Amino acid sequence: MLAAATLMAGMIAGGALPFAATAAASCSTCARAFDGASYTGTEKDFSQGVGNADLSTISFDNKISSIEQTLAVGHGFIWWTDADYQGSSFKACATAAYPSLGSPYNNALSSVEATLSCPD
Ligand SMILES: [Ca+2]
Repeated sequence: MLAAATLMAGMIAGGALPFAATAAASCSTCARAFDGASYTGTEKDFSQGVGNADLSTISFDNKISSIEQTLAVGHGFIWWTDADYQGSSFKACATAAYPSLGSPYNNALSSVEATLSCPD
């Protein structure tokens, strides 16, 4: 419990990914998205270079509340609030960590687009 709390504090303070084995270990060269904040709850992995134009097809639209991403340098994902890469979006390049998505993204992401325009 202490170790997990320490890791969480480190992520929030520095944005670094934890490498210790927790209930929500990072996947390799992918993005791992979670229904819950702080990398909890149901999770789905998105492989580097492979987007998903409609997260409802995997029953994961309007759910994502936290994201851990470990892509190679130059790779990224654009996270969209609507299907087919529409709506509001943010781009996450290479390694990134979002323990608690804010408005308008929390519980609203509906598609994820793989991109090579990183950094832009
Ligand atoms: Ca959620």
